[in-house]
Amino acid sequence: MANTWGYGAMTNHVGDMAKNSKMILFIGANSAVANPVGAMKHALQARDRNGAKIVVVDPNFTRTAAKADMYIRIRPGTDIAFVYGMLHLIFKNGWEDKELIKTRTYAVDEIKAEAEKWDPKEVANVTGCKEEELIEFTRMFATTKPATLCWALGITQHSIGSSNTRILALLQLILGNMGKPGGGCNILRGHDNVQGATDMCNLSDSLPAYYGLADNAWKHFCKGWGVDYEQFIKRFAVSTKQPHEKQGEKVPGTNFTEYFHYDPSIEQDVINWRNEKGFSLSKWWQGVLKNEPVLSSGNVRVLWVQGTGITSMAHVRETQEALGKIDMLVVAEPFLNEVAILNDRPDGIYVLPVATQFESEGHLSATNRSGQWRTQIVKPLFESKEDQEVMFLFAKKFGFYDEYVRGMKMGIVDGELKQVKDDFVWPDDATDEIARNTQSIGNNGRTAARFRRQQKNWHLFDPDTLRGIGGEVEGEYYGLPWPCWDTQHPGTPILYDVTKPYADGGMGFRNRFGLEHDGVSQLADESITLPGSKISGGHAEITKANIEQVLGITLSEDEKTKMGPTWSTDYSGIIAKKCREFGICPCGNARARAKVWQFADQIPKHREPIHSPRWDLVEKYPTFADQKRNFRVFTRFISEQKKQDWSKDFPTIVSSLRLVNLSGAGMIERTSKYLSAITPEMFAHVNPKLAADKGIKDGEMMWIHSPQGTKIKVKCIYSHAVTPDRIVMPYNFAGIFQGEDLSERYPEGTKPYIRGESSNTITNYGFDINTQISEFNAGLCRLERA
Ligand SMILES: Nc1nc2c(c(=O)[nH]1)N[C@H]1C(S)=C(S)[C@@H](COP(=O)(O)OP(=O)(O)OC[C@H]3O[C@@H](n4cnc5c(=O)[nH]c(N)nc54)[C@H](O)[C@@H]3O)O[C@H]1N2
Ligand SMILES: Nc1nc2c(c(=O)[nH]1)N[C@H]1C(S)=C(S)[C@@H](COP(=O)(O)OP(=O)(O)OC[C@H]3O[C@@H](n4cnc5c(=O)[nH]c(N)nc54)[C@H](O)[C@@H]3O)O[C@H]1N2
Ligand SMILES: [Mo]
Repeated sequence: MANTWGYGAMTNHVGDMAKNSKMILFIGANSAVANPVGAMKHALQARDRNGAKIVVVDPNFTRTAAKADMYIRIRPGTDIAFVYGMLHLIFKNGWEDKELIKTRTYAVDEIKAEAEKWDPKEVANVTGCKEEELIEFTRMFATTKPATLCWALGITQHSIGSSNTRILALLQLILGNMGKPGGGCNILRGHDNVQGATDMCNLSDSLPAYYGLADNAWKHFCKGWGVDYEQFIKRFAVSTKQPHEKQGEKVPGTNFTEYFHYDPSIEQDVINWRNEKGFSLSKWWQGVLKNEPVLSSGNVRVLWVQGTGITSMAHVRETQEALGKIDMLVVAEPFLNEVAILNDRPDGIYVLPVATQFESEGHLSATNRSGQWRTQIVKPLFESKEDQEVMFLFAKKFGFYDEYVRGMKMGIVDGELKQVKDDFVWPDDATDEIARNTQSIGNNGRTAARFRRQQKNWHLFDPDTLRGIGGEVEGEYYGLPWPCWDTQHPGTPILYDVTKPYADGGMGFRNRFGLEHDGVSQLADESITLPGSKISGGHAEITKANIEQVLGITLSEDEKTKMGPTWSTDYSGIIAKKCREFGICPCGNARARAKVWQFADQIPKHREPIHSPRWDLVEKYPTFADQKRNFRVFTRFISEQKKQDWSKDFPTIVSSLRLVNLSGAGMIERTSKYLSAITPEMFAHVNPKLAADKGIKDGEMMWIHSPQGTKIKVKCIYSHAVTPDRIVMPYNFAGIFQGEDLSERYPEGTKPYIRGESSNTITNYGFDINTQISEFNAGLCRLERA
């Protein structure tokens, strides 16, 4: 499992920021500390080269803020209010890009109507920023072009995280910064290959490359994998009754029943489990504990952990409890993952030694959608095996190895997909399989041969433009950033740029949501045409059904037989070839929609955190209705928020952040003596005034209590980076649980140099309505001297 917590892909790239941006906003990103620290270096370069202004909007004064031209402090979880405040002033002063809104967007008027409600006074009341700061900053940001913004986890890790990401993209759209050099949304992804993991969708709610969970998607992949669809789907159960939900049933030991209304509209007679979302990493334990309603065909009995720390996930207590109840825990890891010592299990734990990145080879995708080949430095040491080897052995044991690897033996011959070899070459054939099967993001041109060739020619790329300047990579962009429509395409360094021809990485907005909505065309205006394109104005995504009409061509019978139903499910390459001839992108040339009609909030709306420090605002900006079923589980929203005024007992806001010397759950770095020495103990930053009120001295130990009744014991470090209403702490520790030192449980030789409480033991209840990301950043707590 890899983590894919970022939400959205980076539209531009850091070289572009350094070369072209005149204004850079870091909002919910601390890039002076959190990798890729290169993003911060490029921002500082932009200041040196273009006189770019750097502004930080963050609840806490960070090291990034220390380097900024302007810093604005807001209350955690109020970014939507802040951005609507900006939009209020933008529309009032006519700073919006009227032409782009008219020709390339849909429903921006609804954003404008919402923005009208957010005058500076209300923004200051909700966010805690000063009115003058908002006004000064908005003028600066809206009138300096091009402007870019960078966000990371301070934006996504909230119960309204997905709305947060949408409002920021909308801001850039409305200001006309989208699709422009120096503009866009530079969404900074965390681990290496987070973008690649997202593209491969190591998640339970979609098939790879955003194809969704639906029969058409299964059919597409079965074809690509060379397996029979009808046989394949038999591996998934089909239930004829909703197993665990009963009308109005009281749930023992919880208080939410009074808010729990059975919703007959989602009753199903038949459940095809292949098309049901699985459990999420955030709430898999609910499938074991079943303390709230769960939709499942049985109990979760095995947890297989491969590439995530688990103590890095919220609700460590529930995790620990669930670990004690499952039949088996498998940890496939280069290090001893602390999930293995968190629980009391006498047996049923298997630790499989896995090789590190240095012992494996293949391609990864960086934060800007660029791929890169990584070479094996040494063969796997001792008895460890590469990740894919572990999976291959698993597949052999369970009898599906042939089907598992067949996709790598496939190829396209004369427009037809078939098995072309008896054995595969790792990792090249895996890379080519991915390129072949994931047309939805324009991966067809991202082959192993091209990545390998680029690796040999690193010296020939311009870091500002990513352009290959000569030799055999001339004209290609570094890493073939997707979409890279075919093996002649150079890649797309900046998304949605309509000033470039198709063959040079130009593209409009995608036509993903139909041709019209509420009677309004979703296609771009007549004036929006890629240079050199034979089709003028907006056009639909290309399908077998519309290709003749959109391109004005007649297909031969042979082409008709070979062509797949849509551009993203066509293995023949014919749709891509025709689009190249006409100079258009197969995904269409459409309008960016400001509203998502399938979402609970069609346009982003401010909603108070589940545990809000402002009870007075909960009435005005309540959270969502409880979610009956998402990722198989019941999720409390309003029932939890309104259960009581949480701020009375838990008056202090708590959020988490990263340390430069530790990463993720921290096991890797905490086994390094020197990295450990930098932060020998788990701590929280506390404003001296708050600490004094609680009678806690600098350097003393304190308890932090959560609304769920959990607690952690950590060191109090005085800091003026935080205001007296809030504290902040790192999340990279484990090995101590609610005051209990688990040191004895590490098998011999595996104990890391430093151990500490995981901040996630007290991370508050709360999950994003769409993604299920935990509310890591806007919870409440109470401090007590230990
Ligand atoms: N409170 C709080 N919690 C958070 C966050 C926060 O901001 N605050 N951030 C969240 C975010 S964004 C993320 S991404 C997660 C990160 O948290 P984790 O996903 O736990 O990240 P890592 O600690 O990097 O875990 C990776 C694990 O994979 C192992 N590993 C490394 N290389 C390989 C390999 O090649 N193969 C295999 N099989 N294993 C390998 C490492 O030893 C390590 O145990 O934490 C989340 N949790
Ligand atoms: N050294 C190091 N580098 C890392 C990691 C690591 O563990 N260590 N982890 C990697 C991973 S997995 C990721 S995802 C990235 C994450 O990279 P970042 O998101 O840049 O890392 P954080 O330290 O979580 O920074 C989030 C910032 O958001 C702020 N914030 C919290 N709540 C809010 C809010 O409501 N609004 C706003 N505007 N800001 C808020 C916090 O105060 C903090 O400054 O870092 C990656 N790089
Ligand atoms: Mo992350």
